[in-house]
Amino acid sequence: ALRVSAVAEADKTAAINKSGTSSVPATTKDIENKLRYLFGRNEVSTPNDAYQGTAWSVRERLIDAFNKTHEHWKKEDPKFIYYLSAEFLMGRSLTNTVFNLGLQGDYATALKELGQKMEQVAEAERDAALGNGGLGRLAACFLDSMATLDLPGWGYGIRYKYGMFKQALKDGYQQELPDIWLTSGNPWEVRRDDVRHMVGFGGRVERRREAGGREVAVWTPAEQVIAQAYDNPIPGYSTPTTSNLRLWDALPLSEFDLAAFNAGDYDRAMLARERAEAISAVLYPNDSTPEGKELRLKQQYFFVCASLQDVLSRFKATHGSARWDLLPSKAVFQLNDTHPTIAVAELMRLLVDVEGLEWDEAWGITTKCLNYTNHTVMPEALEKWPVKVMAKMLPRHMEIIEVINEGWTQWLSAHLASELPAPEERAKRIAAMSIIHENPWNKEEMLVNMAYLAVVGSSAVNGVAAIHSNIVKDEIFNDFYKIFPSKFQNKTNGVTPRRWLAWCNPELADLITQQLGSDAWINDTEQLTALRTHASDPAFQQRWAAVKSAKKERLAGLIKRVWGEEVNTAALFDIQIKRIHEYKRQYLNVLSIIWRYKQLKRMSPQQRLQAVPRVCVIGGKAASAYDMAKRIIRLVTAVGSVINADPDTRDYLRLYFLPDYNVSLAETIIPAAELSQHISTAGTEASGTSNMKFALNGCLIIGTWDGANIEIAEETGVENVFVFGVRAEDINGLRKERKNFKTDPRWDEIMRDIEGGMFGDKEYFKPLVDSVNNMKVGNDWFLLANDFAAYLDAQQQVDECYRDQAEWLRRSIMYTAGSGKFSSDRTIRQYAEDIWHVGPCRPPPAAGGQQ
Ligand code: OX2
Repeated sequence: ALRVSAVAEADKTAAINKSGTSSVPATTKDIENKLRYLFGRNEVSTPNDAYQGTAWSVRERLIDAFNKTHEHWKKEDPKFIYYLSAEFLMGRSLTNTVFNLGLQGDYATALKELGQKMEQVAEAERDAALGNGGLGRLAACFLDSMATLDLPGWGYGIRYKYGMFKQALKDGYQQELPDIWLTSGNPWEVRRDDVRHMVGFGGRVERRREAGGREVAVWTPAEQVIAQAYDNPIPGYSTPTTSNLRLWDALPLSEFDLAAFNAGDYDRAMLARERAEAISAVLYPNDSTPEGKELRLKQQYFFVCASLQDVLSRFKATHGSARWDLLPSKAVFQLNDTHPTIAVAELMRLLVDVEGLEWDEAWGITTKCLNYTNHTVMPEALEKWPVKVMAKMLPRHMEIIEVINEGWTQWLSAHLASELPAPEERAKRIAAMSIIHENPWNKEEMLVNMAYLAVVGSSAVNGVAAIHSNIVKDEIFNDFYKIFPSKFQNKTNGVTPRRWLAWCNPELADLITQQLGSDAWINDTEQLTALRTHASDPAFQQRWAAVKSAKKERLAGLIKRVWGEEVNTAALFDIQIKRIHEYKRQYLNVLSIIWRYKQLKRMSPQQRLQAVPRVCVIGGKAASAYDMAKRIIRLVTAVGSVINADPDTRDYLRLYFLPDYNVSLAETIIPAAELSQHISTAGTEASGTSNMKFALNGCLIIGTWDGANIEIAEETGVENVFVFGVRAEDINGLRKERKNFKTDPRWDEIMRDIEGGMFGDKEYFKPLVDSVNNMKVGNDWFLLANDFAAYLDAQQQVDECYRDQAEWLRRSIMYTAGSGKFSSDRTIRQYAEDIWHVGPCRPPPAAGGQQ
């Protein structure tokens, strides 16, 4: 079956099932029936009606595939991967499900008969935004690849009632609104009333002696909640495999305190419910920085405890409770950053306290089953919980962590005896590697270092791009690396080519399929390299350019809807979309836009005719408590309103902030981008994954020598990338020399402009200006001033290249051709081989099915 065909193409392939009869009338009827009997509506009159009817109809096909897969896996009992993550940024499901299941023909035609268009219908769906950014979206791409590769594996996380906040602009400032995404029901989940686990918090721990004389710890929690399972089927592409994302909802133990209600105490009657529901109520809106709140630790323990119980109970049902030695050959857990690392202590508790294993045996099993991925080098983002908080909320886990740490430090002491014979030296090293240590800012307080707990408790530790994994080994965990070199690995991130090219850019996908003669590249992206031989072919370049133009038109339409302004679609579309963060340096981008504007102003109208017109787009959310990031957003909108209104320059330069950046918006923006910006201070962006999505869609990159930019440049040809700025190895030295740094005169001029009120809001922008000046007190931590001149030069090169459209298009094609490595299928294969040791287990094809 032709899978990539654009929706319009679909009619041709649609409608004919295996027996040669049309299945469209049945599909149309099914959509109508779903709407009629689930929603009481007799007519499909709006895209939203059509969405509801279609989604609930597709759901049945999805559940059939899900059930077949799980029947097969149950019978085969393969080793399973469990991906534990506090975030899964799934986005919309309809298009992905229909296309992954190969049902696009049927549904596109059925919808057409109902007077609807698939594309518009898909837009009626709300994003499942259960994540912040790259970390959560990576988890979603991984699920797609695991299912596509037939790997038995589930995701486990939290079913947040409110996901990532919705961002609005009010007078150019960010406003946060709740994301109420579940109000009209969720066709993509199945509530499992038979799958519930109890999760406890607080209370006390007592010792009891068992009949055999063994002393056991008995934890009596002060508070208990129910974890209720919801399954979200994950369809693989071009395979009958449909796996699962199991998300937990927190419910109170008792529905309602009737006694309190009857006594007239209405508030107390509701209290337990509110306390329990608070656990799965909201996603913490922080990216790369932890929120040191008790509720956050509660969320982490809640989903880890429920997930581990769930896995162990299935294991027991199959293997009984006497063969825990088999667990590592049946289950492997991947800890997505430090958020689920309490799993180390929880697995020990379940094995020792509940299942009655000896400590050493349990420790052997635990460390074999767990693996940890680090996603950031920001020291402030490595989670540390005060011992006091941990002891209060999870008293038994605190004891277990103490015992682990005792064993660990004793082992270390013996291990380091010959390397560090002097006792003080040795003690210093041990203190530096201890899981429990002093808070350097407050000597009174002891902290549990969750990253160290994860490193000690795991078989493998990995970073997410080559440069990042080196920093993990040489800096963050260097002491550990020296002792366990083989524990440390690199697994360069990837993105699913289904969502991020085939489904979001069907026009480009069709062109590639035609050129390569088959759509096999969709699950074998290495085949894209064959495009290299066509990169300079003028005829192919023209078709390539036509697709980009169509996508630019679409983005222009979106800008028009948001800002009410027309943009020149012949201009260079220059995009930076990602969370707003000082290290990602959106601020640097704005400074260069200001400089461009000033240059244009100085030109005569005649000279301006020579300029390369640009439409700059910036999008991204600032964490609600991240003051500096919010000021950066305001600077973008303020500069935008000056530039966009200036009749001298508006034909040559525009700047728009697109609010509420999310997965769906990315699916519209990325195919339209010609230049994308990935300009983090070298050594700060662990990997980046949007850089891969842009490259896949033939978008050129201006970027620093950081994260996965480096590997993208290697695959695409460094000469095709606009690389600038200082290198990671020089950063520490430069930071030390801050005091003597002399800023560029152009920089000084722009700073005076902002301070002087050229964009209004003088007072509000002052902290922004200060943050990158006054180097004497160590400001400008992210070295914007150091990279400024090189960045302007690189921007100049961009303009020059864009003037030569044949060269620009050649590079564009080279980016797509060089993207083969960045499929999450490759990443997942590497995890499966090097870390998980899990192989595929494919269910038989469905009778009469498409696969
Ligand atoms: C992000 C990293 O910042 C980004 O560089 C990386 O591509 C992504 O994770 C996926 O690996 N929170 N978000 C991240 O790390 C943390 C912590």
